[in-house]
Amino acid sequence: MDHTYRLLSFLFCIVFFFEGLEITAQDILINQDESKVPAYTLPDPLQRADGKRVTDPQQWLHRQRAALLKLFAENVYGRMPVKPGNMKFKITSVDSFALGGSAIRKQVTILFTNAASAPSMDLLIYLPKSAKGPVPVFMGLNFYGNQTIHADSGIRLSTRWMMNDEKMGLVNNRATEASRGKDAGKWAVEEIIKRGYGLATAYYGDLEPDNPDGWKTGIRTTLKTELSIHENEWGAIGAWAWGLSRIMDYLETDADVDAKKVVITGHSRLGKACLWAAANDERFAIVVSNNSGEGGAALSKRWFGETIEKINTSFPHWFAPAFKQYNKHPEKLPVDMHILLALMAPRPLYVASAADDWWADPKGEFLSAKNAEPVYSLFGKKGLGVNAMPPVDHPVGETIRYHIRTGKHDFTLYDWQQYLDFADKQFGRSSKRQ
Ligand code: GTR
Repeated sequence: MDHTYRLLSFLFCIVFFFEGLEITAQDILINQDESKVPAYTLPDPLQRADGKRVTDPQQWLHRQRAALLKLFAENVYGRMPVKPGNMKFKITSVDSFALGGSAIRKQVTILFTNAASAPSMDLLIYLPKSAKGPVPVFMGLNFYGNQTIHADSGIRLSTRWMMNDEKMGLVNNRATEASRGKDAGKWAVEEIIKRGYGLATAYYGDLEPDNPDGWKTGIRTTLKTELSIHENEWGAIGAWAWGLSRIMDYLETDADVDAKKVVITGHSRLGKACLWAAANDERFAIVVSNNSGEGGAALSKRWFGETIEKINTSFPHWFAPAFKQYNKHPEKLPVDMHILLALMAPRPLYVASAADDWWADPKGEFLSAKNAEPVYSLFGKKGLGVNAMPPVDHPVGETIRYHIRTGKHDFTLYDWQQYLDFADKQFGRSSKRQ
């Protein structure tokens, strides 16, 4: 009897332990049960390597920021090369009567060198026709080619490598006409234009195709000499982030754009790239991370949803090789993502999660934003203003803002509306929300 009892309680313990846990195909244990999150310690962004503490904005901006950025380069994303000296911008088309006459559509090829066959990226820009001067712009990379963000037939069809997805109109690793507008649900183009903002986007595969061999044809190979960087010194996220800064280089030359008011955003893996770009490049005025999850806004040391080991196994090309040393030891990582968020300070930052997106760890994203607050405080900027996660669809915060939206992993009209309201407030524009 005693024996049976012991056996039963042993089995019960095993079942209890594994409830809410999942072993993936690669034998990686994933947790989705809040009560099973073990204790973890976050590094203090204000703690200097010499033992002293950062106590004012100058020390942060002139010392600590660079030291922490270096830790992310060395341990997570890799080195970020500077811009090439001989880039060229080719305006390939301008239509002043786009979107039923409400917008100007520009298409620009950014050539990364002046060679005849220079590696390049194709930028799509919409600007509100009603603008009386340079406009603030939202910018971010897209997943399936510029032609997928809107059904507008004037958008050039991407000819680059694409991941096959028949439903999206992507076959034989190329986009077809059927792909037009297929991802429009993630891009509230009309809303952005109506609110007086421009939009600039490019396909992330122009920089590096998103597969483990993508580096061979992407800029990590084609620009290796110009950028003086070995392909192993950075990863695909680094390459995408680098491209975001090159879009900014173009925007600074466009008289219709207010380059001091550029909002950088990105969804999911492109949210990770957006954060890394904005950490390196302080020209981005506002930073918006949408459901960026592991390797983005979510805390890595918190064991919930996707883990460092899982992301490095599923996507071995995304991060710098050095990040893999933390697969089994996230606690040894000298930084965590609240520090990445703190690198945006004092710029306004919006972090957003979705309720059904447990994989991206909404609570880990909230806590990351929360723990970036002490750095914003140095500048006298207010953060979230709450200690616990807000209910769904209730954005909170001032210079750091956060919401968890009802629904799945996505970039919806609701999200865009919150970001537009946030940008209006931060830029001191009167809201055009109807
Ligand atoms: C998932 C990945 C996430 C997120 C997402 C996406 O498969 O695990 O980290 O980046 O892809 O980009 O849609």
